[in-house]
Amino acid sequence: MALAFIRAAPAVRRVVFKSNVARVATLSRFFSVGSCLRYEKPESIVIDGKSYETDDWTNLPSSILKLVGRNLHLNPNHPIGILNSLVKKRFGNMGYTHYDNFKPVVSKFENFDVLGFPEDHPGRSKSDTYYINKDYLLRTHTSAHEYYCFKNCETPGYFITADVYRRDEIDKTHYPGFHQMEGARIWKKDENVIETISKDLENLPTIDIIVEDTPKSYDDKTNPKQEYMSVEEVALVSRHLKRTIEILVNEVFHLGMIASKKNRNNKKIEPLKVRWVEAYFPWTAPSWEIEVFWNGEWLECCGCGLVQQQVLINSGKNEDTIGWAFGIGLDRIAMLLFGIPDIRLFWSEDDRFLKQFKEGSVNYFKPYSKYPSSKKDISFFINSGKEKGNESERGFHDNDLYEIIREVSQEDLIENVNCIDNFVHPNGKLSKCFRITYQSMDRTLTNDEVNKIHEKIKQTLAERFDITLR
Ligand code: FA5
Ligand code: MG
Repeated sequence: MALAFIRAAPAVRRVVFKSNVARVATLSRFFSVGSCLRYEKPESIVIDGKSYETDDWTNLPSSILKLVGRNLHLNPNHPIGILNSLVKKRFGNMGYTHYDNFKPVVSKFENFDVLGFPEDHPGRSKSDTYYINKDYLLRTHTSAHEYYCFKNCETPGYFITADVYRRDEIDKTHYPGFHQMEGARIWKKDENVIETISKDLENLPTIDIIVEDTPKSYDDKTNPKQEYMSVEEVALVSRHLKRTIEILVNEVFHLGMIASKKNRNNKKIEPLKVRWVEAYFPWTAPSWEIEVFWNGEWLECCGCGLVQQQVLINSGKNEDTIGWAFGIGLDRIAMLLFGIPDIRLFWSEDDRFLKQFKEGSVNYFKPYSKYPSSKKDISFFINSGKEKGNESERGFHDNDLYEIIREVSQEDLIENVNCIDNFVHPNGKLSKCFRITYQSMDRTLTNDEVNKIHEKIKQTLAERFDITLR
C-alpha cells in the first residue's frame, strides 16, 4: 500500500461549532461548497511518503484514503488490470508510451487550471472533488497528467491508466474511486502534416465494426473547430482519433461478446455497433463521446476531442502542434464484459471474487451469493437558507450525505442510496427523504448492526449540518 499515515488533530477544532448559533450560520455558507472542517481532520496527511498540511479545503476522509494505493489496474488477474493489459497489448507497437504509475495526488493546476476549466465549473467544488488542501487533490480524471505527458513524452502518443476519485452518488454504477484510461497523439503542423497523418491513418488496422457518424468533422455552431487548424487537418486528426477509439472499444467489447455468448451457449458474434455524438470539454475542440450499443442500450464510455492549442502551449509544445486526446472509463465497461453486477465488487478483497479472474481472459463472473438487503429511510428539514436558496445555498449537498454514509459504514455495506422525496414545506424549508439499501456482498447483516449504522448516520448528519431530523 502506497499510503498513508494520518495524525489526528486535537478534537478542539470541530467542537466549537455546535453550541454557537451565529457560528452555525457562517458555517452553513461554508458547507455550501461541501466543506469539511466538520471531520476530525488531521493536521497533515501523508500519501505516497509525502506530507500535506491540511486546511479549510481538506475534505478527504479515511474511507477514501484507504482506496488509494490499491492499484487494481496493475493487478494482472483483476478485471480492471485485465482490461488495461488488453489495451496495452493491442496498441503495443503503434507509437505510444504507456504510463500506469502516476501518483493520485495532483495539483489543482494540473487537474483544472492548465486544462482551462472555468472558475465556476462544478468539478472544482468541494462537493465534487476530494481536496487534500487548497492546492492539492485526488485527481478526478487522468487528463490531470496531460500537462506532464505533453511536456515529457518522447513518443508521438501516450496512454495513461490510473485510479481517479470523485465525490459522487451511491449505487451499482457509481463508486468514489474508479479507473480511467487516457490516450493522446500529436503531430507537428509542418508542410508535410497532411501527408504524415494520412499515412498514419492508412497504417491503422481495419476492423469489422458498424459506426454511426456524421460526415462533418465539426460544426461551426455546436462543435466548432479551432482557428489555427485547417479544415483538412481537423478532418484527418479527428478521423485518426475516432478510428483509434473504435479499435480500442472493438478490442475489449469483442472479447466481452465472446464471454457473454459463451455464457449463453450461442456462438454467433455480430460486429460491434457504435455511434459518435458531439460533446464539450474545456480542453478540446471539437469534442465527442462514443457510445457503444450493448445489450440493447447505448452506453456512453469515452470522451475525446482535438486538444486546445493553449493546453499544448501551456505544456511547453510548439504552437505548430496539433493532436487529439481521449479519456475512457474502465469500470463500467469491465462490469459489462465480466458480468459484474455491482461496482463495489472491484474493491472486494474476498477470494471468492478475486480467484475468478485470470490474466488475458475475459470471463463471466459467477455470483457466490446474494445476501439479503434491508431498506431504511432518513428524512430531514434543511434549516439554513431561505425559500429562494438553491440546495447548495441551503448548506447541504446530497454528496455530503453520501460521504457521511461511506464514512460511518466503513465496510461498503450500502448498495444504494436514493432520494425518494424532495419538497419545499410552506415554512420555506426544504425537506428531503433518502432511502438507504443496506446489503453486504460478503455476509448477512444483522438487524441490530444495520440499526446501529443507521442511527449513527442520522446522528452524524444532525451534528454536522443545520438540519432537523423528521
Ligand atoms: C472525463 O473525465 C475527461 N477527462 C475525458 C476526456 C479526456 C475528454 C481527454 C477529452 C479529452 P467524463 O467525466 O465524461 O470525462 O468521464 C469519462 C468516462 O469516465 C465516462 O464516460 C464514464 O465512462 C467514466 N465515469 C465518469 N464518472 C464515473 C463514475 N462515477 N463511476 C464510474 N465511471 C465513471
Ligand atoms: Mg460524461
